[in-house]
Formats: sequence, structure tokens, C-alpha cells
Amino acid sequence: MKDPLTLSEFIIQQQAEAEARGDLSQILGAITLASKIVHREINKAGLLDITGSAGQENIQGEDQQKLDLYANEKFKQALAARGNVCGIASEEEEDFVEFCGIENRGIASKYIIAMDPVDGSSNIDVNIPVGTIFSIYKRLSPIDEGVKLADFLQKGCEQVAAGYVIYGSSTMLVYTTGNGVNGFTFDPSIGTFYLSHENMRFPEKGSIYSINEGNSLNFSEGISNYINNCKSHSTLVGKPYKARYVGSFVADFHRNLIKGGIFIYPAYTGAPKGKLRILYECNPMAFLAEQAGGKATDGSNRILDLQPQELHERSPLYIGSAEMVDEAEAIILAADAPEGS
Ligand code: P6P
Repeated sequence: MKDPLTLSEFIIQQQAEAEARGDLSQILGAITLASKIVHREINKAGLLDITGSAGQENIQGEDQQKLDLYANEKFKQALAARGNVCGIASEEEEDFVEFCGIENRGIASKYIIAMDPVDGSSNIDVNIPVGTIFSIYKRLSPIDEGVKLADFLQKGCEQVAAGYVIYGSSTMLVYTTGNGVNGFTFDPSIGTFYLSHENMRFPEKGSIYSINEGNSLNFSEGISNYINNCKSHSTLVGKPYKARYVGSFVADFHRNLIKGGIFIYPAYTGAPKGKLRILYECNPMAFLAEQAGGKATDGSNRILDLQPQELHERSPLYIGSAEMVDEAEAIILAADAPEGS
């Protein structure tokens, strides 16, 4: 039986134009290199002083985990070394980081990256899967100038590639360049990612809903109505949905992508604009969701059409099987939509 394609072989096959193939291969090569290092540290988390709080907070006021900072450095080093990335916006960095200072001008640095180095990192101590999320854009500013904030505040529909690495029972890279979604499983004995999930698609009908019901007392009437519907026989599948919420976005998204489902992080009194960040959580996952036949909105607007105003801006997020997103929006808006809308 023929060995499955490696990630590099797949990129060569998929990227028609040589330039894009070279650039994308370079960037994904940097991401997979750093993810192999993060994979190694996560798998030894119980043995190394790599878990727990780093004793400082990020720009979001969230307690940074030691692995957050370690992974952030590894991804920055790997991406800066490739020469075709001129800057990165990271959950762990207050401002964007420029790689292409005039003195560093190497290969034409025409890409920028937005990323969450380790999403859900507080789960590492309890062995729950965590993930890296990344989003790739072409810069807007001239190559012979420094990178600008506007390079990072692009709409999600401008992404040239996006993906995630999930560090779970196996480590997988799942990404899209706009031609479908493909998953690669890491074989640590060889240090290589192999194509294992070709053309990933959300099942038409899902029966899993993922939302933190611990916040229910603060949810709107519409969201409460939706959650009640999930527990009834009025759902799209004629019976109650299954409640699954890991508290790790990449893990919840990945399970729903394979089994069918919807993940919701809504706006509510405790999070007026939701919790997940547009640049490096909502947009990359929304690109993947749409490429896999799913849908991603903020409750009424397409995520990929949102115009971010700042690096760490948040948005409510409804993402997953398209019919389930439509069902949720219809029930929620029936109660929450402003009078006369
Ligand atoms: P809550 C992890 O901190 C994260 O950003 C996502 O990975 C996860 O889905 C969400 O927050 C969980 O948030 O408020 O339900 O604990």
C-alpha cells in the first residue's frame, strides 16, 4: 500500500503556481516546525516545569501560561527565519511584531500572520487537547516599507490560508488555502505530517451543540430559547442534541467538523462582544468552516466580512454545520431582534 502523501508533497501537488507553492511551503514549514516543538513540550508537560501560570497577564488581562510564552517565541523564531513573513500579530503580543525591519530585508517579505500560539492553554495541566490557530494574509503596504497596522486589520475574506494544529490523542494540522480543507496527522517516530483526512466536510446534519451553559443566567432570552430547543424534539434531527463543551475551542471545533455540530460563544452580559478574537480565532476558523461546507457568523453577519478595528477585537461566534447555524440564528433572532427589524 502506497504511503500517504506528506504535507510537503501535498503542497507541491495542490499549489499550481510555483511562487505560491514556494511561499506557502516555507510558511507551513515554519508552522509545522514550531508545532513539532510545542507537541514535544506538551507531551512532557507533567514532567517539565512548562505548565501553569507564568505569573503575568497578556493584553487581554488573561493569565499567561508558561507554554503560551514558550510557544509564542518558537513560532516567532520559526516564522522570522523564513524571510517571507514580515510580521505577526499574536494573542500573546500587545502589538504586532515586525520581522522585516529594513536591516533584515531578505526574501521579499510579503506575508503577515495572525496567530494564537496555544489556544486553551489552561487545559494543559488537565490533559485536555489544546491548539495553535493561524491565519495568513498578503501584506497591503509596499514591500520596501515597514509593516503597518492596516496589514493586520484586513477582513477575513482576504486570507490566503488558515489552519490549526490540535495537540490531542494525536497531533494534527488542518488547513485550507481556499481549495477545501485537508488534515495531516503527525507521526512523531518520523517527525512528519501525513495526509490523513482528505477534503474534510461538515456533515450536513449535526447533533452536537457546544456552548458554556454555566453562563445561562446571563444569556439573552433568544439564546435561552435556543438552548431549550437543543434539548427538545424540535431540533433539525427530531431529537435532543448532545451537549459537548471542552473549553478548548480547537478541540470543540475539530470534533464538530468531523461529527457535525455547532460551537457558540455568544455576546452576553459577562462578554458584551463575545470572547473569541476576530483576527486569530474567529477568522481562521471561519475560513476553514466555509471551506468545509459550514458557516460562521456573529449571530447575523458573516464573520469573514467583519472589518476589524483593532488587533485583539472580539466577536460573538456561531460556527459549524450550516443548517445548525441557520437554526440557531432563527430561534435567537426571533426573540432578540430589535422591534421592527
Ligand atoms: P469559557 C480558551 O481560553 C478559549 O479562548 C477557547 O479555547 C475556549 O473555547 C473558550 O476560551 C472557553 O471560554 O469562558 O467557556 O471558559
